[in-house]
Amino acid sequence: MANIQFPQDFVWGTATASYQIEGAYQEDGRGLSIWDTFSHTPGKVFNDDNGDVACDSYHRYEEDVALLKKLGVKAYRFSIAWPRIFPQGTGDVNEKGLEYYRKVVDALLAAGIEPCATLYHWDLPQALQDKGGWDNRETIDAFVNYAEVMFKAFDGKIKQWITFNETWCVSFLSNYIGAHAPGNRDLQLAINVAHHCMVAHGEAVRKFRELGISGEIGTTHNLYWFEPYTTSPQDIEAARRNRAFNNEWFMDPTFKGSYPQFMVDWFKTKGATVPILPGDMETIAQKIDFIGVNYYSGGFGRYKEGEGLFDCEEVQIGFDKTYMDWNVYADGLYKVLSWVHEEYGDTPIYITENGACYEDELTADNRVHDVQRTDYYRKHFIQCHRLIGSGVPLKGYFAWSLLDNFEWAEGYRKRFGIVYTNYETLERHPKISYYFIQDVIGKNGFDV
Ligand code: GCO
Repeated sequence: MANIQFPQDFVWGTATASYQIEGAYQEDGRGLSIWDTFSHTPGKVFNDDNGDVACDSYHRYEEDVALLKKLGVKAYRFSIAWPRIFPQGTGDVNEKGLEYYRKVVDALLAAGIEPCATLYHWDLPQALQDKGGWDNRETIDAFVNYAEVMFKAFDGKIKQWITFNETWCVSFLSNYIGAHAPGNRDLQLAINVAHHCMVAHGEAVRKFRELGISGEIGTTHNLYWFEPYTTSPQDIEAARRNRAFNNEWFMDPTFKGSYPQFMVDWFKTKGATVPILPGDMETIAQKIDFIGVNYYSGGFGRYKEGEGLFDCEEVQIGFDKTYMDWNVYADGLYKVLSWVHEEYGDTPIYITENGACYEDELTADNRVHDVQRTDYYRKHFIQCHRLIGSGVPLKGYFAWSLLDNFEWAEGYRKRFGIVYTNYETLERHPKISYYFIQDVIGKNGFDV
């Protein structure tokens, strides 16, 4: 027996997202999404890359499922492209879009893999964006309608549902920082978007219960572990704001039905308020069956007047960095999930994404010796094991990502896969990290 041993029912999986892997952007009636628009706008994405072809998983999903099966995972997290189901966001269902996901889900089930579906991983139908997107509350109704169609179509087959992936990215990264589609730079707009996405999440959960759909439903937030550089009150406050921007701003409404007041006050000084309508907070805080956490990194910060939105500057204390320039902070995973458990209670937790980007080189015999990525995984698996030992209800882990794919604004240059994608031939080649994870899953543990 390995000396790091996971519970028998621990769920090992990998994750992907529709726009990042599917390609086939005009096939079988798919409508355009905000990511088609964004990536086709020169200068928005590195090298002007786009997801027109991506990994071509729309045609090669059987190969992907075979890779998953060989890897030995119990579950696969993927996302559904809303514009395949409703090309205009609302209206008639596009049967061919549903058909594609039926094939994927059936292939997974036949391989003994549980499908875990994310309803919104950023590809909003462009037609809805044209009417204001997530700033417009009508998008909430459109989302719930789309969710209902999916729940009914896959009831009994998909047993784990995630409403939203990373509402922080959907809101602040895309509408305040402007790095992702639709590329706006407006704080008030970003706050509106965050709020409306969370209301849409709550309404979808309500619908799920009303319909009596089997399985579990939750949402995924991307949490970051940010610590004050010193114990000076100013550093503590600054780091707290910075952390709350990613964490509490989303976790508090989800679990407590309120926004953190110190952040509401802070945003007010920037001229922004939350557009809460009666009943919204209760809707957002619908009980969920699990919380998904995407964790990649963390860091340290200190007070600096005028720095960023929160008077906080990051301090570089010498972490190893990935090719995204993100700190490798495995201990941060332990800290952040311990904090989630302490602050928000016993709701089961899934790590719905964790992984690393490094510069990979394909050897002449199609191998990738991604030693650093393997090491990243090993370090984070150790923290998962510590968490479970400490009583944190961590139920599963999804590696980001099954395969190299369209890394949003970074295009194809940033690789996160445990399988290498050759973008010329679309061939897939498992990396060393894939074999490491295969071994971990096989033993349900490893030796340290
Ligand atoms: C994310 C996204 C992924 C990214 C990954 C690496 O949730 O941010 O789910 O799509 O590719 O995080 O940046």
